[in-house]
Amino acid sequence: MARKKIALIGGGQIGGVLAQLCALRELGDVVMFDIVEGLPQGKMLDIAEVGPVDGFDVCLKGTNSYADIAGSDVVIVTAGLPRKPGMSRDDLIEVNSKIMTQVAEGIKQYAPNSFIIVISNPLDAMVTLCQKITGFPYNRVIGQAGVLDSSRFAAFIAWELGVSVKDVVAVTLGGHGDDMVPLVRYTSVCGIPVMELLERKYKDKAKAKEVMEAMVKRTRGAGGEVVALLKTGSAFYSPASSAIAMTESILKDQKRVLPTCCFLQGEFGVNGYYVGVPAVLGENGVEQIIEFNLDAEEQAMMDKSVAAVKSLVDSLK
Ligand code: A3D
Repeated sequence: MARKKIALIGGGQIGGVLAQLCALRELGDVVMFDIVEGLPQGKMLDIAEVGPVDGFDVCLKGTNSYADIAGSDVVIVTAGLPRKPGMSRDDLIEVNSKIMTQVAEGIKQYAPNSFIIVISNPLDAMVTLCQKITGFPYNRVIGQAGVLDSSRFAAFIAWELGVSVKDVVAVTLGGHGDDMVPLVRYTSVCGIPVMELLERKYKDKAKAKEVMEAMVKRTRGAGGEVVALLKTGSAFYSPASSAIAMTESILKDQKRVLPTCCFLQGEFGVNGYYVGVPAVLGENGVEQIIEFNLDAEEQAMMDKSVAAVKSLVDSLK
């Protein structure tokens, strides 16, 4: 049986961590493409040389030629500029659209049967563009944002409550922007609704609500918090790990339920746009979109987030 093959388009900060994680987990052979000569070759050589120490046995190759991505099962796209302090993700649309256009054409030509996971920002618009240009079916072109946004929300809750991050289940919906929708009502610690635990801690409903509101706000601005600290780029460890969880679920047909930027056709009242929702990811990519009830307040937040996605995506036309 042939080994799995993963192509990474973009060999920058996220690309490097993606390559190392693919190797450490032996997800398959990895080829990293970048337009900068020597960058992908150097990074892949650097990682490959530590195989004997880490004990992984996969082939790693850096390239400046799209032909080398042929036969890839999964392609992860991080090509594009990251934010600098003071910038919103949407400020990247012009420059990253041009990059995404070239990238999608390369994937279409050389890896026509692959599953694509886009990470480049502004995420919802870049996934839309990538699907349009490749013409791949919607189940094969998705975006990573919600796994990370949900992980950040879960981490803040675990730190606040003094519990293990492993026991918090949190989910965010909507676009990958400041209007994303962390769903408090569906967030739990070992199955116990998070608000009950906060109310128990503070013995005061109003204070518990205030603390949760601060965590929701921090989640929405979490990417910007990292950008402001780093000053030279944006988060890279966490988006890489998040995309690897999605990649692994597809390659190993795990059927994990992961918040995924998917093309919606009526779900949650959205038609014809890519938006973050929980999806089952398996050997066929998006195998199910999981729709569930939102109350009026949640639906209003979702509508606001979707409106922001629509106005950005429509500006591409
Ligand atoms: P960076 O370290 O700058 O890497 C980007 C790489 O893309 C560089 O190595 C460039 O040489 C390369 N590149 C530029 N143009 C092309 C091209 N035409 N073809 C191929 N490669 C090209 O950035 P990064 O890795 O930190 O971030 C990459 C992208 O991910 C940015 O757009 C970020 O905004 C985005 N990002 C998304 C999330 C999400 O959760 C969605 C989180 C963090 C960053």
